Amino acid sequence: MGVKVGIIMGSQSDWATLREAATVLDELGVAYEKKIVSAHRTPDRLWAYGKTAVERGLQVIIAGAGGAAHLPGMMASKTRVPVVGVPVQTKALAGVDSLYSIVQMPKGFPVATMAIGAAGAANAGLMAAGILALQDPDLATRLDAWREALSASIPDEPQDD
Ligand code: RP5
Repeated sequence: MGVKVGIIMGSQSDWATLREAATVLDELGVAYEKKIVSAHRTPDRLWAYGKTAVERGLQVIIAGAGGAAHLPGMMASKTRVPVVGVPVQTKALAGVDSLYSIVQMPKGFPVATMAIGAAGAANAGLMAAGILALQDPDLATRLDAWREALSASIPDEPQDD
């Protein structure tokens, strides 16, 4: 059985954002694959990826795209593997276009849509880890520790610059 998490993105230019998801998964010791799969530029690649996702053992797909961001929704239409969508922040419309393209899925084909940009990508990694942790006690322990460390890093009071 291969990796359980797939990180897919519409373009090389999305990697700067989706890397945040990969970094979190690295910190948590979760293996993943990363692929460029564009709904518009490589539709056959999208179809093949979705068609084989279950048999390849993927359990979560993190899908990020910007602008007319159809990749997450189309992937959700092609596989029952849960899709976590990341709206990439665009220059023209600040990522609101990406968010709207991903979030308003029709009943029957959900995409768990994160926030726009880097925070959304990091949270996508955490969402994927949380899903896998339901069946993986060691990962659950690591995720609990990661969350506790984050909480412990927050100071009680604000500091002057
Ligand atoms: C989308 O178009 C991609 O997901 C990317 O966010 C955006 C721009 O792509 P590039 O022109 O930078 O390749 O399909």
